[in-house]
Amino acid sequence: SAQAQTAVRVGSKDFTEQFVLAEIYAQALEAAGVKTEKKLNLGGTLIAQKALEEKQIDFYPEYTGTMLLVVLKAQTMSDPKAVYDKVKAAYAKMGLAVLDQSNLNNGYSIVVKPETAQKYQLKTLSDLARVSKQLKLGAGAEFRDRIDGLPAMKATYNIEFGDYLQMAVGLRYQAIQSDQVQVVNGYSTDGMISSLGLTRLKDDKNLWPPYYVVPVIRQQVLDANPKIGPVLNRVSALLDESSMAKMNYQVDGEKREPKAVAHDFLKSKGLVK
Ligand code: PBE
Repeated sequence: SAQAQTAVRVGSKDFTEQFVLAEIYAQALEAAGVKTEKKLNLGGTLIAQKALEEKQIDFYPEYTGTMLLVVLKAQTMSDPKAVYDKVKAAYAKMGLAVLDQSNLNNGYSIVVKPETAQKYQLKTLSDLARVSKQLKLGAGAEFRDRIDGLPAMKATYNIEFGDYLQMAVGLRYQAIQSDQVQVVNGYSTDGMISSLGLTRLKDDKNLWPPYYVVPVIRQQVLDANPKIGPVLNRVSALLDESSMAKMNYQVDGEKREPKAVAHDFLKSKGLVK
């Protein structure tokens, strides 16, 4: 009789898009007959990475620019293919396979209310630098110290905020709506940005690299079951920014479960029944 199949342990970081992506990949694996076990909401990037290295999880979706700057601590690069090639080669040396790159780029998008943009005449991050000392930023825990976070905003734009309110990533939009903060460290595919009509400030000095979603999986686990790689790659090929923003909105704005949102997506693509 066949050996009991070990489940692929699917992890995620601590925000909506990660929950939805982890569910999408996990449900696609299940539909292909691969058992999964979910370990979602682990924390920030370095916690998820540590969980992979310590074999507590087998897989999680990460973003190329984050892998380059936060995990590998390499020099920044702007070409998506160059970033991808670099992280794929470096992760391979850690026994981690980086599968195909999706068309889903989720970078930072600094946002303000339209009235704030109007009041201070803000269109770009260079504009924000003039008045940032008068404003309070709301952001998740990682942003303060990440090399591509506050330190980079200071180095590139000389932006320093008057105050920094650290919060769970999921609470940023309530904080700006209720005027607890005037500026939010948004993620470009956050569904709440357009639903609240917030203004995105342009990264006019191209501070940030591309942050494309890629599946990262322990090579050993990938090799153990030939079904896994093709399934994950098929899913990645279906992802794009507008459908992701809609799914993120369904969770954050409509309070639907990531699991249900993921199921509907896969069903619409014919990957699950
Ligand atoms: N993001 C946007 C990335 C960084 C920029 C939040 C999707 C992340 O590291 O999770």
